[in-house]
Amino acid sequence: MRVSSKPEKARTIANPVIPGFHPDPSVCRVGDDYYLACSSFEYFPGVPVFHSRDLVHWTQIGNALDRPSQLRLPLGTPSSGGVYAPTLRHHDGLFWLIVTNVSADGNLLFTATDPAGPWSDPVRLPGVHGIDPDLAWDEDGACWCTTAGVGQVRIDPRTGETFGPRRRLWSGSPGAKAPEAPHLYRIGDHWYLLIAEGGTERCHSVSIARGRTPTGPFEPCPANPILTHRGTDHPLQNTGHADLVQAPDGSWWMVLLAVRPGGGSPGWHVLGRETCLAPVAWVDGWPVVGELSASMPAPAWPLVPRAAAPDRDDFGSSELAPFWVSLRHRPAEVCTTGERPGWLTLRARGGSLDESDATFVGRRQQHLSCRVRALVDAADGRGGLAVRLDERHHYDIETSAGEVRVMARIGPAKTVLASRPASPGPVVLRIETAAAHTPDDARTGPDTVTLGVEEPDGAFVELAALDGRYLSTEVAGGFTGRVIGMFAGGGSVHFDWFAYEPADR
Ligand code: 6LW
Repeated sequence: MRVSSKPEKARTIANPVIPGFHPDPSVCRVGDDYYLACSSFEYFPGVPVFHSRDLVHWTQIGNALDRPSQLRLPLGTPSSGGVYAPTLRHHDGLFWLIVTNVSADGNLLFTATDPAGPWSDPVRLPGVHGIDPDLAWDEDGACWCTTAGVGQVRIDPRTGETFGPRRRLWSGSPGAKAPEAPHLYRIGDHWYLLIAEGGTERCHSVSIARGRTPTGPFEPCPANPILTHRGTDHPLQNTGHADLVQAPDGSWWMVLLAVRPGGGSPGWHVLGRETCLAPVAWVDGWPVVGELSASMPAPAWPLVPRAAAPDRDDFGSSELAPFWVSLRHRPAEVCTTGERPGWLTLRARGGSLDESDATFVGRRQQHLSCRVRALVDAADGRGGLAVRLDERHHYDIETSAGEVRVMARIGPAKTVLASRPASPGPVVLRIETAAAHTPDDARTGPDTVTLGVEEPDGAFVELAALDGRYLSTEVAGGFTGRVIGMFAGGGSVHFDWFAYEPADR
């Protein structure tokens, strides 16, 4: 761990450590550097990769799957299909990443010398069945691939060949559904098999078993689940899908996913499943998870704050920053900075955001309350800003032909909620989300999403204020969270800048 000369102020950290839709975190450490990868589903590029020096502050350094030879998301790929649950490891001088593309190619393995990329083309694993693949190497160099269920097969990670049938290892705690997210580690004299169970909703939990060999037999921890927030009023819920890492000082840490439900009953989470951090102690050869909260004691070492993703993009570079994602196609196939220097132009491929080939380029909403603004020129088409959960759940504000209108798609219903004439030329569109405070009414939604336009003097003209619950995972279903961004519903739409302004940083 690098020692900073600056005295430290805060000795608490905020969870989630990577806010917004960043589920299924997998972490590894090389020297003083930690790397972490997450699921990405129907979005392109896939598998965001982060770097940290302190486990608390993370910077996105790239996306592992950033070209079509690595990531196929055919048009039929449903939202919450695509890329699930990576495992990221460092072994033998290389970074190894294994993921499942549930919509196209099954389990795939990639390598890189630099986790920022480029990553290799995939090695296919047709003999590895099941989602949530893990990689572990034993003392003899054999590579074990363990998947949800929980089962295991030996593989040659360089060729994708499998040896022998898949063997069932453990089905988790009696009665618990969905044993998944396995990670296998050699720690001391044992092999530990960490899993998630109970489903990725409110009953999500983390359990562990141990054995003398990587193939078992495995003895469950008597204290299972070693982590769950089910049945509590903890602000972080659905805790599960964890991975372990040891710091250079010998301490152990867990990264995991959790959600932050808002509003009344039953609670709605809108930012997807987010990456959190918790300390781990070892007692009698079993891990004990320490405090996991929205504000919790910091690790013992100096914190190394990092630059967060910039709040504003002026589209001055031909390369898009790594946090921008599009739907099913590479961003380069739907947008360019080459048409008007200093502007991003989106070219509509399909029609509206209701369709699977919608033209949408966005970034994850990472704060419960935030404001997004953009200067939009729709002289050559129709488009604007949208908050998207999936094809059936999005709020849009668009401009074309001298008009601005707000639309909502909620399940099977779609309606234009408001419109107003727009003066010729570019217009600043704005979307704000404001988290609800303690509700007086149990039916209060998690937040309010307000859509409108800015007058030339900056005054905000609100066109519609909508309950945010309809853009929550509890309503829409699936595994993702909100993404806010730009869309083109017809022709070409130009964006001079896009600002994402957190209100609750
Ligand atoms: C993932 C599974 C899960 O494959 O959700 O939370 C699935 N856990 O392990 C999709 O993220």
